[in-house]
Amino acid sequence: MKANIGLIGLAVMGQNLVLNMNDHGFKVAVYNRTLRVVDEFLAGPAKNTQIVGTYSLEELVDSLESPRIVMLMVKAGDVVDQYIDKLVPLLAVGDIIVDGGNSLFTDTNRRTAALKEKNINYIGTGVSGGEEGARHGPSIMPGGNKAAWPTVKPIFQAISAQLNGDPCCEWVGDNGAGHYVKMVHNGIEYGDIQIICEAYQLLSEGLGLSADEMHSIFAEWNQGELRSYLIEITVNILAYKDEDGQPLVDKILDTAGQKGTGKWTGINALELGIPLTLIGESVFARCLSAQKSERVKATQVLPKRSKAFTGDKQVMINAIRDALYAAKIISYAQGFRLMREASKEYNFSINYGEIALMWRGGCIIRSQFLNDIKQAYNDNPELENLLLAGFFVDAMTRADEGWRIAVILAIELGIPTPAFSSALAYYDGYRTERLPANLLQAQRDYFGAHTYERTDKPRGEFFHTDWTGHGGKTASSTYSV
Ligand code: NBP
Repeated sequence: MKANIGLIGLAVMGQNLVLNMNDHGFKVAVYNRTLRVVDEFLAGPAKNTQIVGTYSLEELVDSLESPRIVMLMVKAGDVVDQYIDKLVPLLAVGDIIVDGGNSLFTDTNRRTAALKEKNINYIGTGVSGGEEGARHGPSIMPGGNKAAWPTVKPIFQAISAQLNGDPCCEWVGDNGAGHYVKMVHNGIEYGDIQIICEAYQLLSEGLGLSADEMHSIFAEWNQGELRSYLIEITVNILAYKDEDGQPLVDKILDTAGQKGTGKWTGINALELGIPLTLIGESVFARCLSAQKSERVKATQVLPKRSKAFTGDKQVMINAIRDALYAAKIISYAQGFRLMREASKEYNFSINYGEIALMWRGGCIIRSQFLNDIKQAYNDNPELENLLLAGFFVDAMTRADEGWRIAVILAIELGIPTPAFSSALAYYDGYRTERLPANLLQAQRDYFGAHTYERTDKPRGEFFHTDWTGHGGKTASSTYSV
């Protein structure tokens, strides 16, 4: 019997996805550049399964039923192109290549188009949930050439996480849409992590709470509207003791790593001109944390604020919870707003409600809150911004006061909360009818004859003023970059 699917790349994600597929009754053929890994896998985790090892791409392709599905779970970048180049001569019209790695969506746009020319159907899919998700049910976000979807769908929907009987896997959209949505998912993950860390620092540095006390607070928060996987693991991390009985978290060096998907999300937001401040600040917060030795030097030069918290701790704990919830809403509102723009710009035809559904299970950002987002898009699929949906208007109104109190505390004590604070600035900016961009436009016209529109004239009519009396009458061209 031929295999249902072939998978290349037996590192942590590949191995676990293969075992997951095997559990669901699919026969999988596997290949890996370092052939020893194939043998080790067959003799180890894949022992007593129907998984088939292969030792060349020809053997892998020959072992597959038609139309063939070959899935890549390898390092993103050139490696994917190299495998595609080697696979194409071995494949037939209508065969399918799936890239399940964290590829840049523009690469997936390019690969989908190039393979369409060769009558090979390409899918670029986000796979989220790490090792555990891959093994027992990830969130899977496929996009690309939709002609391939009916063939791949039964496998992907069977192995994905399931929530109330719904698979956390649905067609995301055309071309690089799957990888785009995975990129934004990762950006949102950066944001969720950062705001939890800011709450943690306000509780520990600001209110002087111990890891055990914070464990209880986060555990309580995890029972309500903040209920999520990332809060849940924070609860467990805070309870974890080192060999000497002290909290392990206190001994971990405060320099954060990153692999680039948060940065890509920020870069794309800048390119599309969409404010994505919370995710941007989250990436920069990791960058600042990495400048450890410079920060240590700075503490010896720059005076520290010496104010201590004196108020009611429980009131402040509630305020910090409100700040966390409000900032989270802002982050998702910004992320979904970005996807809306991208869908237009790159012809992705993204279905936002389906994305919220896919993220509810299996992935790192899974949370109760995604049900509310799904509901908002069910009610209005054309929603411009989540902040305009009734549920979120109420939620923001309730959290507003506490959020400000928490940010004021941070400012007073000199505790950095870049995500909480910038999210608040975005919120206040978003609901301000008249921003100071009138003065900004005047300045641009003053120094560069860039022109401005007037409040007392129709939109689209541009004016230039000779502000100094000795400028020219010629205006600069009006265009956006
Ligand atoms: P890695 O990202 O570490 O990739 C390892 C695989 O790539 C191995 O099979 C390795 O083969 C192969 N490979 C490399 Br590295 N360089 C190669 C080359 N020049 N030619 C051929 N093969 C090469 O593995 P992973 O962490 O399992 O991730 C796989 C993909 O899934 C990545 O794109 C990753 O970003 C994405 N992803 C990872 C996670 C996660 O939690 N780890 C989650 C979601 C998505 P070898 O054995 O011969 O070195």
